Amino acid sequence: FQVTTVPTKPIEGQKTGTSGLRKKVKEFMSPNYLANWIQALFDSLPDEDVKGSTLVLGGDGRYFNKEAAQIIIKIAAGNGVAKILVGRDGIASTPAVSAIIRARKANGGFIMSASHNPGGPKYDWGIKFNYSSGQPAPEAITDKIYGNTQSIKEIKQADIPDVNLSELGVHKFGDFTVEVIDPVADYLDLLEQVFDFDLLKSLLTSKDFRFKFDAMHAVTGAYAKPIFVDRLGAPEDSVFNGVPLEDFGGGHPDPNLTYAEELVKIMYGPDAPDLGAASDGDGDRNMVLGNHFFITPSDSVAMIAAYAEAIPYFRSGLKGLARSMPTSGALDRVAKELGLPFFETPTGWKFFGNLMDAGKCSVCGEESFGTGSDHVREKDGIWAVLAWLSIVAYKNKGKKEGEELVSVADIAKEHWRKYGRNFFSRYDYEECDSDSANKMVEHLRSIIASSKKGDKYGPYELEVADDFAYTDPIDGSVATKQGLRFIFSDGSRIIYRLSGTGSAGATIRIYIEQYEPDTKKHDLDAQEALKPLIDIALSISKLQEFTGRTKPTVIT
Ligand code: VG1
Ligand code: CO
Repeated sequence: FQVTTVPTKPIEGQKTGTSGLRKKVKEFMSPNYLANWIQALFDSLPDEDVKGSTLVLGGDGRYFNKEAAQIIIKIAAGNGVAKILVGRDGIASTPAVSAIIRARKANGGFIMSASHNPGGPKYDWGIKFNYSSGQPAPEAITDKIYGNTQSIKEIKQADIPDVNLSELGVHKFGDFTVEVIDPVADYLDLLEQVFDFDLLKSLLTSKDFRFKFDAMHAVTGAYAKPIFVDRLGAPEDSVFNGVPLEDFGGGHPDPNLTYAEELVKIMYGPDAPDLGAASDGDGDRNMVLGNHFFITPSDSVAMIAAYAEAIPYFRSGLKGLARSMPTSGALDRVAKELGLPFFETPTGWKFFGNLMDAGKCSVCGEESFGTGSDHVREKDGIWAVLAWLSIVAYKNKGKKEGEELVSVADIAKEHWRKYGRNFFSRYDYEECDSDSANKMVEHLRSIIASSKKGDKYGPYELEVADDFAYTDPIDGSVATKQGLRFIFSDGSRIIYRLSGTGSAGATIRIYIEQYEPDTKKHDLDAQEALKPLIDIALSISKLQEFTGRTKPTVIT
């Protein structure tokens, strides 16, 4: 085939955020917008990862993915890539792409997704690039891509027809191959090695256990039925919103208490099931609920680590644990109890990859509904749900039919009795005016600059206030300005960050945490327990004054 060199010009603002490049669909559909970024990426990779390489391509099924897939395939061929493995219909979840890259020893892969951001003609689109061990591209690469988008002059595009992605099969164009693959198979194979599927099956087919999974009309719709129903025997009606749609049925495919309201209603309703779960647009996030009980993501990762013995993959022991900085300290306590190496990284999954590749981290998580392990190099929603099902199954081994179930709530409360409870909440103020948000950040920086140990904030005494920076222990790279922290002498924390995944304005996140060793106080509602700290957080930041917002868009 022929390669056409298409002249182009740099386009402003193509800088990668916390997780890939995310913009409104309209922007991505404007001439050469996507093509420029893809070409800039190929210009940033070392030759051996382009010429003759194998790449994976998948996405969450959102609007514009089908056209985008064809654009990416043509530019890949134009740059000398030898083979592209594409999920059928362009579908593959983020953790599945990571698994496929690893299983097929590919040089990397693309994920067409804006994750939890809404989809459809008026909403968001996004693209992420993952590297050869399946991890999100490190900043060294994303910075280079951004640099190249600012000087790009031409796009190399193969003159080949659109490829039919709706059927499995191999398409050859000279020495370039497109193989349409089943997006579930490699991933399911891996999960079968990680978990005890017989144990899971016995739980999901038991009369005494009921399970609900909300795929939120997003990518896990393609995975939930084959895994939970067909393979593990859960009743057909366990899965709902189980068909991926281009606009996710009009919702935010974000599994939290606000946006997964259908699941929340079921789990807090009469005759609620025993375990409910949801996943996001691209299948890397998870929310886990018990009957009238919410497991915070920060607790979830700590509890999974504490129950590693329920998961065969961990039988030879955990190598280490890690969490992102704003995530609560519940995991720290488990690491200490188990005597494991422990790491605190900036927000975003890319920082866990190096630790895992170096064999220093087995389980990690973020407060933002991301939990995972080193079976892949992404957070993994279905994995987290299977981990919780494994814990419940493990705790109920030997239970006779009709005997009471050890519930999700029982498991959490027992954990708190042993380790204490880290009350945690996050307030999100979405789409604030960017200037106002930046001014608020400057204001907080000036407070930090003049603050000292012992400063009083109501009943709290300041231990340290700073702007979080991280030095990667493996490659020595440094990430600065990763969140403003106020840490108090009792370990309580207030953290402020601006989101790096939005597509309009600025989203302010405030994270609030307080540790409570007293078992008698463990049943308090988190909002109630944290009220004094939340008030302090709002008053230090003068958030209302700067942004005009009187209440958050989302509380988790
Ligand atoms: C958010 C979360 C972060 C997560 C990231 C990507 O980033 O806070 O923890 O890793 O989304 O998740 P930010 O910069 O908006 O706070 V996903 O599922 O959107 O790929
Ligand atoms: Co996601």
